[in-house]
Order: sequence, then C-alpha cells, then structure tokens
Amino acid sequence: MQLIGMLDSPYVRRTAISLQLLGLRFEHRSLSVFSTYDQFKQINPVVKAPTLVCDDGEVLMESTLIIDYAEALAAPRKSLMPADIKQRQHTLRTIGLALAALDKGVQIVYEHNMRPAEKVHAPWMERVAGQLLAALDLLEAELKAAPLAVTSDTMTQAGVSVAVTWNFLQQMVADVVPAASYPQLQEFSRQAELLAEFRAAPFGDGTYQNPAES
Ligand SMILES: N[C@@H](CCC(=O)N[C@@H](CS)C(=O)NCC(=O)O)C(=O)O
Repeated sequence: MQLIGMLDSPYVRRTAISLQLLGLRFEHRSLSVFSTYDQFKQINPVVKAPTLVCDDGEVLMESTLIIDYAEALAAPRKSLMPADIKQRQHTLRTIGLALAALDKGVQIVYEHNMRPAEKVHAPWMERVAGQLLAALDLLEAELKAAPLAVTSDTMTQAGVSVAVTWNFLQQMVADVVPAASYPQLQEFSRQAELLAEFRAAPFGDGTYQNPAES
C-alpha cells in the first residue's frame, strides 16, 4: 500500500507513525496538496492528505479512517487501541482532544497562509486560539494525572496523536502556544520524538523509507 502526502502534515505523520507501530509495510510518496496539486489529483481527485492507496487500488482518506483500516490489517497481532472498555473510552477522549487541538492549529495556519493579511479575521482567530488552548489545557492536566506510555511497544494511538500534535503546534504556531505553560506535553513529545518510528518520519518534506530499504 502507498501512503500519499507530506510529513509536514500532522495527519500524514500520525498515519505514517501508526503504520510503523502496527508493524505494517508501506511505500510513502511525499506529494504536496499544494505544490503538486495536479499530481495528487491524479491519485485522489479530492486532494486530501493523507491518502492511502490500498493494495487492490482502492483509495482511502481521513487519517482516523486509514488508521482504523491499518488496525484491522494488524489484528490480532498488534493494536494501538486498548481492548478494555474503560481504557478505550479514555484513549478515545485523549485522541479527541489531540485532534481538536490539531484541527485548530491547522485552521490558524491556513487562515494566515491562504488568505491575504488584510482578510485574516481576528475575532475568528481569537476564538480558534481559545479552543486550541482549551484542548491543550485539558491534555496537560490529563498527562499530569496519568502519564502516557512512551515506548514503541506500549504507546497507544493517544500517545501518537498527542506527540504529533505537540510537535506540529511548536513547528507552526509556537507564537499562539506558550510552550512553558505545557511542561508535561513538552516532555512527553520530547521522549516520543526519540523513538525510531517518529525519527523515521520526521516533520518536513522527507520521504519515509522502510528500514530494510534504507
Ligand atoms: N481530518 C483530516 C484532515 C486532513 C487534512 O486537512 N489534511 C490537509 C493537509 S495537513 C489537507 O489535505 N489539506 C488540503 C485541503 O484540505 O484542501 C484527516 O484526519 O486526515
């Protein structure tokens, strides 16, 4: 299968890291939804990253749905989701907070990158920044109450999503997110970024290589 999209997209990155943690092999094509729009469009006319081209040629999109498919491929050998219902409920809550923070961060980036400066709507940006910080405040409290596992064997989808979100926010909207206010998130992300699966898919325009081929 082929994962299409650049690793400066946190949605592509969480997918690339999840596929690795699930022990699945994939080819990565670092196409941009902006600078290589036409090439991307030939693979997925909707031009959404990540896109996954399955082995039979069917095209999936939406990182959460692609990860759901990957979970099914890896079952019953491996999963990033706890089977216990209480733990799963809490994992889903944490993922939801991380993805909400991520979506709000991406909205801020798009507002500044895709609109002329005079058309940036300040009240909207204030609202979005408030939502972003609310999600991060809740995540910070959660990590303080119960640290997330941070090894390749024990990490859950909550850990992947939180770490990728924090890294993206620091890369792209650090002016909105005061890092010093989030020591738990900072330290968790620092440890996660040291894992082989994160290092093999670093934020940016690189291409992930399967270990045997690199
Ligand atoms: N909810 C989606 C968000 C994906 C998303 O917005 N990806 C961006 C790249 S970071 C994209 O495709 N942007 C182009 C567009 O939306 O037109 C997911 O989880 O996959």
